[in-house]
Amino acid sequence: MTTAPVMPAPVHFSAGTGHFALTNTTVIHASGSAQPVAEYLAELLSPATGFVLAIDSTGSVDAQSEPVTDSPALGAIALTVGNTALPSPGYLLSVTSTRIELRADDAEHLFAGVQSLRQLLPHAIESSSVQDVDWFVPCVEITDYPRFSYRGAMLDVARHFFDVATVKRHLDRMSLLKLNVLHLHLTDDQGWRIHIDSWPNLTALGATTAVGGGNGGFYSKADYTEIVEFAASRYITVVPEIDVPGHTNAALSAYPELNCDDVAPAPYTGIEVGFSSLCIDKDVTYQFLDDVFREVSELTPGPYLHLGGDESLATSDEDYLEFIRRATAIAASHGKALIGWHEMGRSRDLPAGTVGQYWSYVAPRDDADKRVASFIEQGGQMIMSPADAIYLDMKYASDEELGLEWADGPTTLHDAYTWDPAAITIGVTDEHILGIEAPLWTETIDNVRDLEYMVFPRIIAAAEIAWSPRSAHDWADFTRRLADWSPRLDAAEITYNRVNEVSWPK
Ligand code: TNX
Repeated sequence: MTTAPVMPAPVHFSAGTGHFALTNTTVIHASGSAQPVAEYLAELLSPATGFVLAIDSTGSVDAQSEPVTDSPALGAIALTVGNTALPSPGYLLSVTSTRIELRADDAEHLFAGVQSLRQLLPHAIESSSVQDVDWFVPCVEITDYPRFSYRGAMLDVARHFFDVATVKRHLDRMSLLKLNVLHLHLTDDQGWRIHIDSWPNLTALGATTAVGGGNGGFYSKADYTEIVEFAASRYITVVPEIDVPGHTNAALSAYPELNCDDVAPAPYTGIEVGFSSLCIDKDVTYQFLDDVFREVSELTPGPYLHLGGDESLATSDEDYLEFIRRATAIAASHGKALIGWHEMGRSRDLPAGTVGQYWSYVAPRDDADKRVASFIEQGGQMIMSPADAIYLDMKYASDEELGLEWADGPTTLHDAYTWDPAAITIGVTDEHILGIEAPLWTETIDNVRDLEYMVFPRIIAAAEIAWSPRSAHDWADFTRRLADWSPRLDAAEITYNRVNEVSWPK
């Protein structure tokens, strides 16, 4: 059993004796693709330590399969990209009293290793101002690689809008936990949040409100690009979702021609679902999709485009299947791999490899197993987001103010931690699972404090499900480690729910 002070738990951890002392003369050695990670590390360590660490990039460039040949001076941190010989891409971290060596298969996993190193430093490292602390790193050996390559968080910016600064802050929180995908739910009945040049009223009219009637908002293309680039600097991929054919009242209210009767509905500020649908029979619908998918694909360097497809209760079966056939073909023509909520598995005409996102329960209902089988038969994998386990918008407890309760009542931290994606009885095992995603729907969330309160600490459980091997999962151990780790959340000024399942330090 691991007792690593690292979240999510590493595959192998062994504690040595003594420590490495980080000082303002510590040099970071890194070259090639390790260099941007070294720059990130130096920047990360700077606010709390006050150090401006030097980066030496004169060593050998990325090692291939040979061992590290350069020997950085004593008191150094060496970051190297090269073969680790692990079962899947990961990193090796060795801390001795004289040097720290971090080696990873690629820059992404080097960055993940830096997050472990960060967590070995005193909690005060998370502070935004200089702290008078001995910056000791305990001597350890860590061997680590993720169980799943897709480790996501979803943010619904449609029900309530969150500005670029909030999204960046969220991305930084995610990187601490080795999460590497941000799924942005950009469009819904209550708002359209991404500017589309060829259909400007989507934002001019469709972005001006939110649940409860707030002001709304949207990302300009420059805003969206700023998010994508910031995410990339944290090795996080952005997955944009344009939810169709349902969840489209904002688009329908902005463009009357997208409605079968050419009448634009009023903007919607409630929280019902399943009442809107694009008009399936009109050619303009597909012209619209082609333009939107093209513009969003052009802005998005990541491989995925999410088409939603959930809760299309106002679309007949026949229309839904026709729509999905046409819409997925158009989306795929713009070069992206597609993702759809599991209902999209009703279609047998999906582009090969379309990924399904499972949002039914840990004990599946409503033919969800059949939908999943359909994706797999069509060559796709699954992203697992069981609503009663990792929907971060569910209440923590019935007497909480924030959150919804439809997924069988509250979702405790215990619920979020004690499930296994490969044990849901829908015939999927690790090989069919691309990864895990924890969604935050925002019907009841409209500010960054509430957002973090819903997300933490349950997202730490989600991250451990996504990264750590099943054998490392242990509820009692997790809650103990979380209690020890909580001063880090405090130092980082992260709001979190001090759930009574954890003996938080006073
Ligand atoms: C269901 S699950 C939805 C969202 C809501 C959410 C609230 C899914 C794919 N759709 O439209 O926001 O419940 O928990």
